[in-house]
Amino acid sequence: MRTAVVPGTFDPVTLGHVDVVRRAAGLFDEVVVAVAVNAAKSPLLSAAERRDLFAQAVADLPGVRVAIAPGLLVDFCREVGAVAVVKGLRGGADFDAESPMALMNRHLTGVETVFVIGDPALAHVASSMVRDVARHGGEIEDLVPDGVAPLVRERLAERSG
Ligand code: COD
Repeated sequence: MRTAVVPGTFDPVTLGHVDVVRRAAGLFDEVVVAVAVNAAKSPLLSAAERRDLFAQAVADLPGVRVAIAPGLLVDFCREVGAVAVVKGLRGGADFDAESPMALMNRHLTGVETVFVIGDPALAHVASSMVRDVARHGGEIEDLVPDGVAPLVRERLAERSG
């Protein structure tokens, strides 16, 4: 059984993230989506909300589950017995940001990182932009899985209210 971990903040999950998980599910027996509890960021959605929205979005994919991952990613990989981390790349900037993390993770435990090129039709989709578009009253329904947009708007309204 070969397991891979697909980590992220997923604040919120986008169609780009789901595309990466679909590609990972085609390569590995089991995929665990790791929702990072990132102390450096102050996410709009709680970790449990991010987990539940992602789980709903990949409910049709066999062999995929979603879990909250506090602490170091490598510790989570060890816990679930993962042989690889899978990251999606939208372009060169993603590679530049991701390669030091991949090297650090391999240095810490030997876990490899596998990069997959995401769907070019979704290359402009990022959680930060989704939040920005929603914050300014724009449509995000075609950028995120079903059920995500209403919760994002609700949390943004609470923050501004
Ligand atoms: N198409 C393809 N890939 C995409 C798309 C898209 N449209 N959108 C996002 N992605 C990829 C990103 O490149 C990223 O790899 C992943 O999806 C997650 O994206 P985000 O924005 O949800 O998550 P980030 O970038 O905030 O997540 C950062 C991590 C938590 C993954 C990262 O910080 C990490 O690996 N942390 C581990 C903590 C740790 O152990 N640190 C110490 C050792 S490095």
